[in-house]
Amino acid sequence: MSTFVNPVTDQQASRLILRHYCQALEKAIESDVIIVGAGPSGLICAHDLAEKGHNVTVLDRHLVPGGGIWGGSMSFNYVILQKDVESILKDFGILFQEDEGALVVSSVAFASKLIFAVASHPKIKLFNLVTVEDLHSVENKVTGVVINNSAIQMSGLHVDPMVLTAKAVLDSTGHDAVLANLYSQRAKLNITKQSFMNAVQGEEDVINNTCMLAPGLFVAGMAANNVAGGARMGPIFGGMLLSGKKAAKLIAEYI
Ligand code: 48F
Repeated sequence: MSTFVNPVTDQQASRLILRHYCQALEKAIESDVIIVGAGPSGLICAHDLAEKGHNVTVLDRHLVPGGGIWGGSMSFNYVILQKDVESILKDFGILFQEDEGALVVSSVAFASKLIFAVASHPKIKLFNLVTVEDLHSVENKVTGVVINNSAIQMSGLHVDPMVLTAKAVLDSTGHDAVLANLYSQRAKLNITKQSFMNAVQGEEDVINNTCMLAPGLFVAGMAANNVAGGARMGPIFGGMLLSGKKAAKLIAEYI
């Protein structure tokens, strides 16, 4: 007597995964917005745009999305946020403690709640293990990205990529500012390296530097400070959330 009334066969599992992944990927070939980098700024931006009704594709090259949130500060797994963003934490059901006028949050809870909200949103397709290696452009507008499987990309095998298109693309790839750097290889774009660490300044800079870099190409989060020379900052995350929200507003106005 077996426990399962409806056992799943190996063939079924393979078939279902293949079918549903391919269906999701096919839908992502043409979406409203592509977000590259599922760190805090990209995740918030994706969620805000999806809540406004846009179809959003989120790509991250790592196995686990969440970017720099997980490790807190030097692996001590808490992050700190300004009281000003308390309502965002409440929106996502993220628990916090108030101490010294700041908000203290488990980095693991913070990352997983944001990822869960994005991964389970009906307007969002989230793909991990996908690396963006170039930009797609038509008539001087950024119109999509060139992607490859991260394992293929890391192994250096010569395997042709695929293209996903969208009305707007966000570079939220963190310190590397991957898309901004790819764009600047082909067209004029002033990229100044991020400045020395100064969290108070950096938190302001990251919001101010969130912008449209070129037609169809937006930048948010640490990538924005890398492009514009803003200050480096550490485990304080209010600026990242507000940068993601600003990017969502700018993108919604553009598309
Ligand atoms: O670095 P990251 O967390 O981006 P962020 O939103 O947040 C920065 C903070 O985590 C932290 C900080 C706090 O004050 O300074 O650093 O700016 O996440 C960037 C994500 O982009 C992915 C990478 O795996 C990470 O999850 N990524 C980077 N390059 C690519 C990429 C690429 N070429 N293709 C796809 N994903």
